[in-house]
Amino acid sequence: MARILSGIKPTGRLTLGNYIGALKNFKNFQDSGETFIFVADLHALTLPIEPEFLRTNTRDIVAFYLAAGLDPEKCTLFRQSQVSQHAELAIILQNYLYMGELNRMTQFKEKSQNMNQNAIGLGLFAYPVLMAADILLYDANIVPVGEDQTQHVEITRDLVKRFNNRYGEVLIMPEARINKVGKRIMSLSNPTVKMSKSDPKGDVFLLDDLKVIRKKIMSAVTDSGSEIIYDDENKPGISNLLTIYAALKEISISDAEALFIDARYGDFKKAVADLVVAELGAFQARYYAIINSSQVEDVLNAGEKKARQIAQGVLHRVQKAVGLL
Ligand code: ATP
Ligand code: LTN
Repeated sequence: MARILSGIKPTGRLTLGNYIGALKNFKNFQDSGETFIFVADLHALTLPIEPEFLRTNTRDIVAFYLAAGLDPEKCTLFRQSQVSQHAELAIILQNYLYMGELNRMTQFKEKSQNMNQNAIGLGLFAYPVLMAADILLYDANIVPVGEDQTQHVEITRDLVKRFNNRYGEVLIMPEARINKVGKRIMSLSNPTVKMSKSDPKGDVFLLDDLKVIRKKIMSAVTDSGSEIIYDDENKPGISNLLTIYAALKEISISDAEALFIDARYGDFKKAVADLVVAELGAFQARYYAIINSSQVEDVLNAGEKKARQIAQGVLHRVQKAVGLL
């Protein structure tokens, strides 16, 4: 049976990119295998963050998971920090990833480039070590993520090869699972850069007022010409909107193109706005019902208990393999 694992960092307001690239997919996995979805709260500490902001975001992400259709009966939900085996495994695994390869990670380079080079935290540098521990601790073989996280799954695979070469078949080889449509949603105001919660220009936030969401989509940058076709080099704006439409409808890009073959840009944008507003409207209603109840705490209590059990078994196996037990 497949083991599926993924997580999101509670570092800020989630965007439509997070929703399409990660959140929305998670529920499709919970029926195909044993699914573990967590809040990467330890990873949130790799860049400065206010304690109260971290606390609120963490609770929000759990509510988002539930609002996106994750069912705690089918899938284990937990906070990374509350399953101490993540930290314990990371301490062991840090010896099998090398500084040269960590230094080449795109995310590290992007996040550290504008920082004072003398004040870059070790945690930011070692981010992939903890992420490898997250994945390997549950023997996960499938890791659903957006495109920007594939490099981290690749380095985890390198670690598994290296470790198993040395100690035998101890760790399970994971594989990234990327959406066909919507692996990289772009900013609405600059469709050549990723929609990102740390660069909020042109973002649709999941909890934005629905009127604001509609306005942001109606004023999305489009391209010259009038055809609604996918061409991410020459028509990045239209291609991004087509991707958003197709991903939310769960249809292919060519099926989406066919629907708008005779449409004008304005009509097309209105159709995209209607769809996003309907989807996020329903999502928000579920979120507000959950966040105002004790459901988040109840789900975490049960999830963390189960996660600790599984994680302890794997940690034990690794400790034995390397000679700690
Ligand atoms: P930051 O910008 O702070 O690094 P982020 O918005 O990239 O954050 P993460 O917590 O790193 O958010 O991502 C959560 C998940 O959402 C990951 O699987 C990531 O690949 C996915 N994701 C993030 N942005 C997008 C996007 N624009 N399109 C598709 N998937 C995305
Ligand atoms: N790095 C990821 C969050 C994350 C994750 C993981 C995803 C931490 N550990 C393990 C999948 C599997 C991100 O930024 N979204």
